Amino acid sequence: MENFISVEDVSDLKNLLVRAKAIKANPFENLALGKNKTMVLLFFNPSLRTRLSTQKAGLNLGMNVIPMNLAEGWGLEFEDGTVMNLDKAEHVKEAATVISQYADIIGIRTFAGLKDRRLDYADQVIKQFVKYATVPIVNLESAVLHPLQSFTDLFTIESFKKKERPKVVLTWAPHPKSLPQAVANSFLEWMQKTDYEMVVTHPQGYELSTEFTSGSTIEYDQQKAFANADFIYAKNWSSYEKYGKILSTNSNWMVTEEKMSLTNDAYFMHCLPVRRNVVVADAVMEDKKSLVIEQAGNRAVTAQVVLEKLLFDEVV
Ligand code: SN0
Repeated sequence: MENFISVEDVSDLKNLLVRAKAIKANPFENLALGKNKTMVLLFFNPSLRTRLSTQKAGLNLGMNVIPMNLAEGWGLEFEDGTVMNLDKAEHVKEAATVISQYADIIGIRTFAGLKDRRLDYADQVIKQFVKYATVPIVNLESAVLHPLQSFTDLFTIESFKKKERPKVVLTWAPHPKSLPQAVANSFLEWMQKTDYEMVVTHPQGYELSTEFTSGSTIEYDQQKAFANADFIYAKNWSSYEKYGKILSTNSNWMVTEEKMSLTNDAYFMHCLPVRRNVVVADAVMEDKKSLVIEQAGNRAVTAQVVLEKLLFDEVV
């Protein structure tokens, strides 16, 4: 694997899941592999799970890990050929090449700005790093995708599913802030690689890009969508069509115990962080069928698989 930007970088998804199971059982089996290797993690935006789990994954492989908060660094320019006489002090051409001299792998978190759809969906920050870095790049959530989360979600569903082809429902839920589509896009992109029955439910106007929803059924009635579901995955996203806008904060879309009772005793999933009693009721979060803590724990496992594949493909 050259980079880990999207599911398309994965050539053998089955093998990735096999490795995740093995690493979960024995996380230190490759402790010697990362000796004298360094991973630099660059954060343009906040992170809790991604930062700590990716760092933990590196440490489990014996790597050195250097996280950097770029909000405190030089403002970087990503456009080619600009006259840099405004606020940006350094071009990504230099930054990515320089960091590549210190790092064997670079992770990047860069959220969508949610103002200019064309700009966000060009995923410029991560693509420019791929272009100019001379080492593998890991997507720690870009404007469009969050593949480390989605790999974790797939691994979690595979670990808990009771039937070959579970019904998986991605439900929009209300939120006070305008949030990116990346988690939802990426989840669907990874689900497209399975043969699960995939249903997406959201109010009118919250349609995601068809690139990601193809293969899924769209159901505007949330209660209908929940019927016989085996997994409920909740996530807020802002409108793709009216880009970045909040069209509804209707609390009727919150995931409640009553709605969970319509399902086939479904597991509840969310990537976290979650706004309790806005996105999901306390009772659902704390129910024994809630997988949110398991999912977060699995982030370290799947990140370790990805790092192994990027650095030591020939060994494992
Ligand atoms: C991010 C998102 O993409 O939705 C990260 C999820 C892994 N979530 C948030 O920014 C939540 C912020 C909030 O204020 O609730």
